[in-house]
Amino acid sequence: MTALARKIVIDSATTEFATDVVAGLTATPKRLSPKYFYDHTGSALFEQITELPEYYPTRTEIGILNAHAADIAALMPQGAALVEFGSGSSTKTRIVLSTARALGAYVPVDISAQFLQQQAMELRREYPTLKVLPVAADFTKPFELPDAMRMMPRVGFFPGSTIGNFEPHEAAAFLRHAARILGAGATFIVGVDLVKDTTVLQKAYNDSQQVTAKFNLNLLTRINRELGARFNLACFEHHAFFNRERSRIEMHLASLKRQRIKVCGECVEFRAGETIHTESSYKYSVESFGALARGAGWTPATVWTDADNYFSVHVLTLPNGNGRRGKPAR
Ligand code: AVJ
Repeated sequence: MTALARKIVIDSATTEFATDVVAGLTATPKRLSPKYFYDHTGSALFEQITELPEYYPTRTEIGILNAHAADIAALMPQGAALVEFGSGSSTKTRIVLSTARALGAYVPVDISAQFLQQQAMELRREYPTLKVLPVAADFTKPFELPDAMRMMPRVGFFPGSTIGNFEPHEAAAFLRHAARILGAGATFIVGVDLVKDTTVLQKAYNDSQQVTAKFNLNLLTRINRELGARFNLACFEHHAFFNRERSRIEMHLASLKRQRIKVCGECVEFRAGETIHTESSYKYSVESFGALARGAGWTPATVWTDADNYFSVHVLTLPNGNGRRGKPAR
């Protein structure tokens, strides 16, 4: 770590970031995990993306949730705990919390303890009778649910098509993991972006205001700031396209010239035109996602889509077990 500049804070998160960046940039092809997009600037840029005219997913999903608020309320058992995997989506959460008045608890699970505390405080003010039980954890890894919800029926919530960032085998593993955490009799509400016309898809990731380009390039700014590298942003370009064979949007950062950059003491070489693969955003059909969920042990119960078939909200269920949890889910 001697190559790091003086001002850089070296905590365990930075160490993990450094390890991942070096591994990704020395791999062939070069890649970086999309989870690193979301520093302070990246989160603000993502908020801007959700409001772009070309970026249909957020407003379409909100439209679906609003249109089916009564259906959502009906599938929440009395006294159920709503477990949200990642809790960045305050508008969507509020749609569910406002419609499901008889909730036993709201359990946001998020890696950022600070963000969770802030969000919990706001929600307790807005919903004074709601029990808010935040869990600071990486929701992709095993974690314990709060004791206070042990006897409550469980409903999971995973909006935003965040599941699209996983490789399909990882998405299946995540669904199995969620089944283990939520347990027999659980319900899971999952937002999934749909395959559609290539032009519509590609415009959503190549907006005319270049916000998505900034969001992508911000990853290099973050590496410069946190790891002391010196990427010149003018020498990289945002690329995003739909890979129909793999049914995914791919985002890349393309090197505009042959160049060599030192990252954490490691020399990283780029050919002209060589790219760093920064994100995959998988698009499913209603059927292909249903099959994935089935393969992971869930039963697709209901699926809601918008009139254009741009986005889907799946309701998945797990059969009741032997009643080990005391209360059946419905
Ligand atoms: C947050 C993963 C759902 O894939 O559409 C938006 C992230 N990347 N624009 C998506 C994203 C570029 C977004 N997800």
